Amino acid sequence: MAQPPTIEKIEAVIVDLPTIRPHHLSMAVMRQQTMVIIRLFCSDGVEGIGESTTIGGLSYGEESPESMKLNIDTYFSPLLVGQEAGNIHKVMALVDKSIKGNRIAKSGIETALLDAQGKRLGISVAALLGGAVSETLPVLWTLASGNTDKDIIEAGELLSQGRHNTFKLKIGRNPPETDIAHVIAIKEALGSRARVTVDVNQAWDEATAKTGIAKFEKAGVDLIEQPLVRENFDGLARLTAYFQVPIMADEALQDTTDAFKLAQIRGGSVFAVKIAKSGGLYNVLKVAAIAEAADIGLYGGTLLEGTIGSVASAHAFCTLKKLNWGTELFGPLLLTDDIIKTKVNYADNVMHLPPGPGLGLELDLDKLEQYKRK
Ligand code: MUC
Ligand code: MG
Repeated sequence: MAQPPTIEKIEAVIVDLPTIRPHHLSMAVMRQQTMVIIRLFCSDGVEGIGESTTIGGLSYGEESPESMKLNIDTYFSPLLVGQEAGNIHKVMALVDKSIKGNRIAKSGIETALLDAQGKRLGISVAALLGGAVSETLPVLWTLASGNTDKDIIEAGELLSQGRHNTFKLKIGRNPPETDIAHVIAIKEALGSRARVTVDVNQAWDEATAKTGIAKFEKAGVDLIEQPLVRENFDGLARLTAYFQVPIMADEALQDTTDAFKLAQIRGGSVFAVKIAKSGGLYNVLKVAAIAEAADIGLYGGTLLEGTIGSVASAHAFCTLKKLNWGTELFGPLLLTDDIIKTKVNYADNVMHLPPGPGLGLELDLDKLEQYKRK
């Protein structure tokens, strides 16, 4: 019997791509997105690609692009070279045994393994995971230009193009009164033409959240995301019980342990699931299973990854029976250019899963060279 293919080499490349406009979040203003692109070369000539991306350096989480590259080069790579490339569970068990935390880096590595295995078998990553329930996923757009009027114009343009019909507003940078007025002005301007959700990114204390959410509920906002600091699970549960408008756990929910605790106390009636937060595609589906068992709604989230991370997320999310709150996998559209040749089709408020084996994506090596951090 032929020897099973092994991992020969792992390359982690830091790529900086400009955004189409500044993106204002409570913890950072992004003018570019930095991604760690992973190239995993196997002994049978197959290459898998993955992406490890966070937001705003160290302002969103405990991994930065620079720490991810360093840890992949120093710890992941020596551990994985020589391991059987097609046994993803075995490789990831070895990773988990030897490397604590580092979930975003783990997600990129697992994505590259799944891409390679899909290409090897001639099937998509979604097929490897059991099959896509749907080939398309609803995708919202985030309004975060930092200016209310500009956001209203941007939303109007996207509505008339038919590209998105749901908008997430990022707040938490300004005093609460300013942010509340901003949300109400946008909701009033868009009226029944669009659904509006609000992400506070942990910026409010519980009392401020109570006042603010009451106003959002009255204005017709559809969903409130992570108003409180990540650690305040009980506060999230209290807000969920108090309001009719659904409250979504984002930063509070990383892995299955968080999911289990939050589900037990009902910290959120919706969970924002992300492959990067959970440490990969298999883990995100475990988090989703906990939500499903607890009858908690699901929302396919992003860490504003580029095409590789967004499409990897899409392959996992499209295997879910129910994704009641759609997704926010718009990351590639926020960037001025791409290091992937394949154009993902975004139209009619949905994204299409690219066809083809693995992730269905082809790296553009010239662009990778152009945008690679020197
Ligand atoms: C987050 O906290 O949800 C998602 C969209 C966006 O603009 O930022 C992200 C992160
Ligand atoms: Mg969020």
